[in-house]
Amino acid sequence: MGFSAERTATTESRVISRRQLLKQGGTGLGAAYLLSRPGLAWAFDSAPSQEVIPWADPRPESPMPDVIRNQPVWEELDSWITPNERFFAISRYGYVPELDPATWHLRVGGLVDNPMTLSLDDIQGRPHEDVVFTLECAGTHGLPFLDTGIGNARWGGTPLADLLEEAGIQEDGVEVVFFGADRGEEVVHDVTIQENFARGMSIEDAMNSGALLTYEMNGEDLPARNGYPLRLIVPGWYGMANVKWLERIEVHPSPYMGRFQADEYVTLRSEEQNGTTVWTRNAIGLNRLKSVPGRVSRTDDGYRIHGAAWGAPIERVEVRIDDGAWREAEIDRSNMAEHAWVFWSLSWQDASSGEHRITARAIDTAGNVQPTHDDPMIANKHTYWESNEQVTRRIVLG
Ligand SMILES: Nc1nc2c(c(=O)[nH]1)N[C@H]1C(S)=C(S)[C@@H](COP(=O)(O)O)O[C@H]1N2
Ligand SMILES: [Mo]
Repeated sequence: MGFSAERTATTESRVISRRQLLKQGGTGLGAAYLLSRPGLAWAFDSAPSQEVIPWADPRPESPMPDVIRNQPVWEELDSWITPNERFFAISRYGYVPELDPATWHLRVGGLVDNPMTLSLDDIQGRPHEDVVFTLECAGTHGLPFLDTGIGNARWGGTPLADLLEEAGIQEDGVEVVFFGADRGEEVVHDVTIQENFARGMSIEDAMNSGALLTYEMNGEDLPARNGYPLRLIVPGWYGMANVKWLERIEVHPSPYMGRFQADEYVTLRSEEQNGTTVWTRNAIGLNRLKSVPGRVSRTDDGYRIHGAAWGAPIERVEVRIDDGAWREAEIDRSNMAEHAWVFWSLSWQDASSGEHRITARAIDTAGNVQPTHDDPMIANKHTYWESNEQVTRRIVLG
């Protein structure tokens, strides 16, 4: 059923439609943005030499404004670190839990020698670590109305592995399960239950993935919609692994099978084997190699195409205009981190007026090329997750 509209609650939408956004266009961004309140951050960069040409294929209106909130548009993503005000947010149960730090606790239990109950102060008093990580929702681009389910932030918190070490995982533990505070009614067989958003992770991954229990995003408290007061960050993993509004961590003796583990974040593929169609359903985990053309701006001598690439160590990004040859983009290596996107750009001086198609593809350091729509990894996939195929955008130049 996936991100279906029926499951969403009917609380007031905070998503600003593209129409509203376009009306606000031309109010200037740049440095002013940093000083602005959230509502003012929605505008195109209109500095005279940097006029942004809007894409001619805007994303469709989202049918689930309570699930997908605060999506920016690619045209306005001009900063390597995504400001908190412009960071997308996903609430699978359609609401943002309001947690009071005075009464909130994190409980660590299950198959551990030393169960713990920690306050926010306790967690913030532990050793601090930061990671810059580009978080991408696995449904980005697979769902046509989710095209900026991605953002890059510096996440600050305390290492998960040290805490688990202190808790003492017992020998018969096989998974660490992370429970968020948000919950809803689920029917399993014919039993109706109250289930929290939760994800399980192997002990190996929990101890060795560099996971952090984070309370900061870009140096500020986590915004409510991004998981206040505490969320798990698992660098390099798709969004769903990064459990928000964390309340409980439990070590379990068998793999966790909740809705968001066993039903939702599963990729279906089919393949022909000796005249039979063979189907597989696999869990979604690590990010995949991907790039996107982000925005086109007018320059003194033509146009410049800007974009982002992530999901693997990026060697090269190439751009194709209409059916032309692939052109190598310049990668901005001044801003880099192991789990963060890189920004790239390409000077486009031979642009003619009229409509054009712009496609980008990323190549990683192992030589893998971002797949096309016809690549079997994509063509044999029947679900919208992990849609890392090359993205083509349309633009009309005057
Ligand atoms: N508790 C909880 N954690 C959650 C979710 C959720 O609905 N509830 N959504 C997940 C999904 S699908 C994604 S893509 C990321 C999005 O993180 P963000 O909302 O900070 O952008 O959060 C993940 N963590
Ligand atoms: Mo997601």
